[in-house]
Amino acid sequence: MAKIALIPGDGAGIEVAEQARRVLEKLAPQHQVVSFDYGAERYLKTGVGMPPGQIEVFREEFDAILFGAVGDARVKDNAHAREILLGLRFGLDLYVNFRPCRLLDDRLSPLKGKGKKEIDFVVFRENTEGMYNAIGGVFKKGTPDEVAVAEEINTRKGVKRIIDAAFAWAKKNGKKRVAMADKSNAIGAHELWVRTFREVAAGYPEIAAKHYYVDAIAMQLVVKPEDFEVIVTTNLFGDILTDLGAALTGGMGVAPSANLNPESTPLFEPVHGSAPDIAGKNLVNPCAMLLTTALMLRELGDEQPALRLEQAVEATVQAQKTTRDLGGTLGTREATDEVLLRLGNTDLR
Ligand code: GGG
Repeated sequence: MAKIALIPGDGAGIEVAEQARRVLEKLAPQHQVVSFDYGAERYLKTGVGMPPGQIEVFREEFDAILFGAVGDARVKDNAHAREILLGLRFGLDLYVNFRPCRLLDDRLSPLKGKGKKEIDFVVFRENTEGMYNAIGGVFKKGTPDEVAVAEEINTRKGVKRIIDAAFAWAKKNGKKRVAMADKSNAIGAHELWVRTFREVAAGYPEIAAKHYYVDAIAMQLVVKPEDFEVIVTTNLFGDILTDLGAALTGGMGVAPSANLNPESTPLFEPVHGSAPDIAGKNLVNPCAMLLTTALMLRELGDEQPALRLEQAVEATVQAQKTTRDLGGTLGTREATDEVLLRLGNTDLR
């Protein structure tokens, strides 16, 4: 039995978290799911995103966190989202942001002649450094002399551990190619990425290691996605490339992710945000959250339930028993019903 913290968050996050709960009740009822109401509503009432000490509670008492999404225009600068989500990623030192980009149905490919066989790669996004820190600021704001500075952090430890994780995963999963994307031709500090990538790659002679500049890999992902199995990159470039990855696989509605550190409590979340334009209308695609739930089950050691859930989601997408963004006609809840139906009936494809 695992203890799972469920943090729905805001908007679409609340809707998809409810669907994940329904699926977990059916697929893995042995696990204990405890809900936390961290999000905009609570922040607006209390001024606090997460109570002090909560990160330690998650680290010590929980096996996983399943997260929906945060984002609400009522909160200035989305301060609560940073406090909660970045607080958890950084506070739990979840240095791997693992984002699979796998096309579930040829019909959803935006690329001519590229289908399921060609679009199937994973991105290891560095998750605790890079541009995502509070170092920098604005000087002489609102004047003609205004200066805005943002620093990027790349530590030897941080760069090495994400590249190590990418190669280790590639080896464990029988992958033959690892690509690394940086911008070392323009950003001198990225030479650390090039050097570290070469050093780590030397320990994996059976895996082809290829270095790309981030602009080149963005182009190649569209031109020849089949060249890619595993991509490792910085926090910011990973953020951008995985939106491209989501677009290659049917959009944000199907993009799952995991935030990992083998020595901490992992956090699982769909790539999408709170989607305020469609939230609360039973329109949000639950697939990203359900595929995220599958990643969580796999991490908890439930390989068979994880696989069944992935297959059930894929089957609904192929049968077009899904939401409008994927060409279906169903609502969030009804699309989840179709997944639940397929979890109960393996003949239903
Ligand atoms: N699950 C990812 C997530 O919640 N990200 C935060 C985010 O993108 N917030 C902005 C928004 O939801 O619009």
